[in-house]
Amino acid sequence: MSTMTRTSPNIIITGTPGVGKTTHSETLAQRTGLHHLDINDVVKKHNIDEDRLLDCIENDLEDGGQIIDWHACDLFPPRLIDLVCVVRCENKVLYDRLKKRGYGEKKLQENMDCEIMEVLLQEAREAYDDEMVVELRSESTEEIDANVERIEQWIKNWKKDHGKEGKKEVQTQSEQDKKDEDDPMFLHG
Ligand code: DAT
Repeated sequence: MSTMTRTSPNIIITGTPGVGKTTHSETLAQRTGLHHLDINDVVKKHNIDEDRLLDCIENDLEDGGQIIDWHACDLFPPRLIDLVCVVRCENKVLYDRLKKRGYGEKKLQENMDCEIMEVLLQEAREAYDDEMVVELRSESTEEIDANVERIEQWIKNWKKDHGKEGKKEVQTQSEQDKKDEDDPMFLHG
């Protein structure tokens, strides 16, 4: 078994095309210094398919500090992932964005179905622990700011928890409960 050595977290930003993955990833990278790993670029640059994708980026993921921007997420091994953000967008807004991109009717409908059926959210929940998966709405620019701020805070807490050596400190249950309340990603039911 490999020991976790990363001192900065790996975060997946996923969702249907057009929801705002790249916008979030770029803003987050600027604000935190983490690296925006645009998987579309990796696939194009190395001219590879999904099977070989992981070989190409595994070292980067081992090092940590990657913001993984892609419309799929279950390919990345859970041991290398710390947070999964599923970006969501309301139907009409998404339709207008994809139309603006010049998508044809078939591609447009496929992507709309993908969002309506919550395909990426399900994929994320199946592949990763529930507490690692968060949904973020992205219809307005204010929401981008709020989401990025929330992730930034989560990164700060992650770094505090994982210390310089990348080791998770041992916590008592009450410390853990308190952490959860302070955690910006903690979902209050
Ligand atoms: P994706 O990377 O998921 O395909 P994107 O980041 O390229 O999506 O965004 C698609 C378009 O929508 C782009 O013109 C920016 C815009 N957009 C995304 N999220 C937005 C938001 N929350 N408010 C306003 N515009 C947004």
